[in-house]
Amino acid sequence: MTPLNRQALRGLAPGSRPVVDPAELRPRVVHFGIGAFHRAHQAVYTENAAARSGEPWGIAAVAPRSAATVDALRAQDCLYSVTERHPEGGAPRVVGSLTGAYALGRDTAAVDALLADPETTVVTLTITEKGYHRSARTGGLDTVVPALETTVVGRLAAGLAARMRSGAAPISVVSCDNMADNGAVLGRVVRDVVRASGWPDRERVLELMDRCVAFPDTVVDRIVPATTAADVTATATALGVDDALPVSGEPYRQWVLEDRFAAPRPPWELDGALLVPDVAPYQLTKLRLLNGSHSALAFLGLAAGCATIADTMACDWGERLVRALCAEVAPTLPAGGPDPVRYADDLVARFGNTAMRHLLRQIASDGSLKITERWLPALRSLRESGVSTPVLELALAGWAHTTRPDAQGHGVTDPAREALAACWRTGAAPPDSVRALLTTVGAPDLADDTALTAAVARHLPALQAGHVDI
Ligand code: CS2
Repeated sequence: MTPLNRQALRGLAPGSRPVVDPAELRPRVVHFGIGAFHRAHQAVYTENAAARSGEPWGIAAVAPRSAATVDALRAQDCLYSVTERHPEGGAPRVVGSLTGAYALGRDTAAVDALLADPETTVVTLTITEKGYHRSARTGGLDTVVPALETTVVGRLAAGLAARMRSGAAPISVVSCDNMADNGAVLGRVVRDVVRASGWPDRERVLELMDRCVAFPDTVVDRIVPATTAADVTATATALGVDDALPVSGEPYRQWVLEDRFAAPRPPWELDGALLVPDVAPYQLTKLRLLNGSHSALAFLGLAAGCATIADTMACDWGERLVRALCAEVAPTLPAGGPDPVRYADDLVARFGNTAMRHLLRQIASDGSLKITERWLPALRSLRESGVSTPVLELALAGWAHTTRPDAQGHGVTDPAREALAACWRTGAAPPDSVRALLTTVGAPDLADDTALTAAVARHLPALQAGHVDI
């Protein structure tokens, strides 16, 4: 079959073609992290914003690790397709917003040049929680990271510093990862890199960055499972050309951005993005309700022998768990965000979409970093007010269960995997293991809560037997 590339576009059905002419776009946005999520989210918003405004907003996409993705993208002129997965089916459409693809370790000079170019006015990132190299203890940069200069945050700091030294053209740097205060977090680690750099002019660079670089907070939302071989085959059949990098996502998508940019940006609001003075109510609702229940379904579902989110929603406890977790956590949310009950209704419908095969193993990975954003702040705030937390306790037990050395067959990866497995020392009482786990993820206060660790431990035997009791 013909491969997907610019030449092949003419042969596609009109509804499958990009809504922009890729040849007319300019690389004004640099994006780090070319995973499925970016391709189904920011790239789609940017393409629609360019099409509706007539402005040439294109994206230079940088892969932090995978040169293979970059080569595959280049082989198809940086085109790829997105399929909206409805229960009743969905057709792929080619997205044309990428103007180039680069591998961070290999195309370093090109990436530096893009960051220095005054025509680049926005940087976006989807590098997952672990890409920020934060210390669990301080929340700032973990300065013991080896070879910081080859990490995204290291390269970004070096690129921004070079930009500050050569004219300081203003720029906005937008974290699109699932963390509270993601802009502030990114700003802090980037500044920490500059501070730790040893550059003689670091104070001057920091001063200029304060004036010329904005780090707005954002909330991104779209469920985008990892692409499978079956998706590649189905896309080729539907499109009539071979796309090596198709993505598919749920129909729903949302982007809320703090309206605090230092320089021109794509008019994403033309595609439905919300620009607001404060994203916190949206951010915390999404993190604690959507991501919080996703993680709970993932860990508990793995214990119950399920493979996907839709499988968990077909269990008698799935919907109950989502609704109960949302109800438990809702009192911790700031006013001004979406209504939690309606939000829970929507989650039940989104998670129950049987056209999506969203693997629990994917969501459960990096749990040690995810639960500190999704569960622990709410748990802390509820316990401080003396409110009981039965659902979060059950969820924590699900996570604890998957960290056991004998549960590693689930294929769940985690940067702290060894340290977590070591918490299950032979002979340790289960509450002590739970205590050690909470300490390992940087929550010594919760680890000292003996009522909490005992309650979590009480769920473990049932989970061991594959039962989720809610
Ligand atoms: C998921 C998220 O993998 C995960 O941890 O919870 O990727 C989730 O699908 C997105 O945040 C939805 O917007």
